[in-house]
Amino acid sequence: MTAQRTLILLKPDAVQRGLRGEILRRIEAKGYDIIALAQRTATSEELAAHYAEHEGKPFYPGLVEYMASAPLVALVAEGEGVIPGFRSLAGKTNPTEAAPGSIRGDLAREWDLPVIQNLVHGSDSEESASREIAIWFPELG
Ligand code: DAT
Ligand code: MG
Repeated sequence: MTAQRTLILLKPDAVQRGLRGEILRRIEAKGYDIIALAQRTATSEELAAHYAEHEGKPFYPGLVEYMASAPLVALVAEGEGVIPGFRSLAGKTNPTEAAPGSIRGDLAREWDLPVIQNLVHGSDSEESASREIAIWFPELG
């Protein structure tokens, strides 16, 4: 298999809870390379492009509000199989259902909020990865 690149976000809850190091450690310990990394507060343009597939869903307004509420860390990780590999490290979307051992399963939980707070985003396909890397790191295109 040839090397892939994936776009990962450490969402505002990960930054606010001081979990950047723990999550980056898991990505590095798995053996993936981090080839770009930046912390910033996302703009509404970046979030509209990033979450275009979810526009119109009931949780969309809460999702973009949460993602813009505080700084996040965007990064690109590289390695054979990194797209499904990071999705596996992250675990299922709902942290209650995410398996122990995964980032969401070990470090996140459910709250009574309009949007699920689950610490991380990872691209779900090669097509999503190229689209998302171009949004967050246009210089890598
Ligand atoms: P994932 O982040 O696992 O790829 P997704 O792309 O389906 O999940 O959704 C994007 C984010 O939106 C997800 O990480 C958390 C939030 N979300 C998804 N489904 C939701 C729901 N039913 N209620 C509240 N928030 C939701
Ligand atoms: Mg998704």
